[in-house]
Amino acid sequence: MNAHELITRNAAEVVTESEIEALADDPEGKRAYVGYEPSGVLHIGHMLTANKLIDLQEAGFEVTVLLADVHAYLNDKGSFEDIRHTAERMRDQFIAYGLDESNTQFVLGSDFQLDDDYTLDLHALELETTLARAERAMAEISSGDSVKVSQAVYPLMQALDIPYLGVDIAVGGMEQRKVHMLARDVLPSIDREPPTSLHTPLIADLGTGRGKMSSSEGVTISMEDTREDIESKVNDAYCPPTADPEPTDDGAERENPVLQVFEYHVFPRFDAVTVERPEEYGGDLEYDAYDDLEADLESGELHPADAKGALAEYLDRLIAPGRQQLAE
Ligand code: IYR
Repeated sequence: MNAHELITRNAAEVVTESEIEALADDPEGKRAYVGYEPSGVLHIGHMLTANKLIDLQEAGFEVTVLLADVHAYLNDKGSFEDIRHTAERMRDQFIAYGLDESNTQFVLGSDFQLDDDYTLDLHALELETTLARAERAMAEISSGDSVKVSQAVYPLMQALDIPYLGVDIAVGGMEQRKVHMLARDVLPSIDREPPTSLHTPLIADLGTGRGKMSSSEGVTISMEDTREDIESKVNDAYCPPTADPEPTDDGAERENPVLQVFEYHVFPRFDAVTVERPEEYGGDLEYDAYDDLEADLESGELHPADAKGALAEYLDRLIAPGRQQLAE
């Protein structure tokens, strides 16, 4: 796979395509970053953007992981001291998951976000941004009902992180896109370049195929799960046997989360996937590419129960090193 393919595979969106092409032409030594509010234990949402960082490392990029302690504090995630402690645990989880340690820089937000220059630049951005604009940027990130001033400051700090970390590309899930668009709009007002960004898709809830898989609601997978937990969650996952998922009562779209996890989590990390089947049901199936597995599931050649068995096996392989690290 060439650099452009590695950078863009499984991305829901890049902003902009021509900026990405320029980076792909000469990726050596370029820097990409993702910021995470510290949570200690990795879950499948972190793993999705981490897969993209691994792709970027393979393409020649250097990677910064921002452990966004100040952002978590602004988003009401607990005392600053507790958040800092959690951030320390998260670093080891990323390494266990497979980020290349020699090429990953971990930075705490509070290492630079409390400095004088940063604070003054932040105030300059506050002067340039209406409350309504900041609030819109936060709509998918914050869950609070009544917006606090901290939630208006949050996206401006996230925008400012990009020039302060000196990165060439900001990576995040699609829920971060409005913050990155805000960054493109406001950074030029303080003489900084509008940043390039790349967004990973949102994966539907494993149990229902609806909405977004998240750590706070519905069914998710985390590094704390035992093999048995994974098997039972994957077994109960929504996975219609054909290409036409059943409509929901409210007409909302339903995805097939089993296929999504194969596509975004398993195939990027394994060269081939084996689905084990007893001889009487046709014997093992071997897939080099996600599309072939999808086609077989949709044609009925591959039964959902067999696909789920393989999914649990490969997810367990991805999670086992992080689980072991937590036990140390
Ligand atoms: N908003 C992110 C956390 C975050 C991301 C970046 I990129 C930053 O520069 C700072 C914070 C979240 O929702 O987890």
